Amino acid sequence: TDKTGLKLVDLDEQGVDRAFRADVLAGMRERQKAIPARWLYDDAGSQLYEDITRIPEYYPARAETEILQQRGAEFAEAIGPGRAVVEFGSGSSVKTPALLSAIDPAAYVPLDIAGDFLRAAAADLSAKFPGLPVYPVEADFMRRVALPEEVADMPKLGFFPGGTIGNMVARTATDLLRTMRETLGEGSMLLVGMDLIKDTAVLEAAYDDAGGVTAEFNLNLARRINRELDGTIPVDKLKHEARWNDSRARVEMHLVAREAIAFEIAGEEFAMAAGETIHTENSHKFDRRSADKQLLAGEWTPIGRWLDSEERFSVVLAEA
Ligand code: AVJ
Repeated sequence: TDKTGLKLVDLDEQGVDRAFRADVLAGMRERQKAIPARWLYDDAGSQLYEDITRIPEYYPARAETEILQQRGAEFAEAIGPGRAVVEFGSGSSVKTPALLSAIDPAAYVPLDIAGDFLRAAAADLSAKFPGLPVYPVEADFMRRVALPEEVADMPKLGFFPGGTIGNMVARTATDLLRTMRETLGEGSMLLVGMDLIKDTAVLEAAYDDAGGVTAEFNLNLARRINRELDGTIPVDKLKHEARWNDSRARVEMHLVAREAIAFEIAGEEFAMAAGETIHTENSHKFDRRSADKQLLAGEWTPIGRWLDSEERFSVVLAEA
């Protein structure tokens, strides 16, 4: 059933729905209620995330863009021309042009779970790079993906920007990195954005901006549950919280009940006490050692590392 990326599309539409319901119900039955962060990114969530990348407190997007724009010559030298760039979770592909113009690639394969977003971004990019073949694939990058036949014989460069690897606990990140290696094949490389450990106030502000965009992004998950899973969550009784968990080196997002509430999801009843939370996202931060260790566990060997001028964020190059 998984011969090509394109054939996966119809199956995924239903599969995504079923997986969403299963993940939400299972997570809401836990003592610490928790929903995997990937479900934050429906079309509305993806749009809100794009908004987040423009807010003043959210430094990762700007820091990573600075690296991609200013270190192009070094990327070109380390990576070489003629690779098919496979972007995992491409979203609106905002960071891609900087990379593509630096390294002279043979093709671009944006891979994303949100289909409408994906096609719009692919069209945009084709317009910017007229000679470059673009093959969008609508798929869940957590699973092995069959890449389009057109890129079968090209060496690959996996591109995983944004620090999204940090949204996974170490075991899951390791599995994903190994899966990416299988998707990309022998002789491939991986360019991955990894956010760095820093001052707690800076980290917490980045995930709880004064303008409330991140709060909207988090609350959108509750709205999505109400819309897609027949939920009755009183969204106005929830509030957004971002907290640094020092022992686990991560920023956590929670939805906190302002008062005791009861509601249904997909016909099942749930209750939350005042102050109880739904844990909706982890954003792990790294230092040089923990970053290298994570990549090595995923069977990738780090061979290059670039930081922005304020040393807030890193982009790491690894080879299979
Ligand atoms: C998707 C990994 C880039 O964890 O920083 C931003 C998601 N969540 N603000 C991150 C996010 C809240 C983001 N990444």
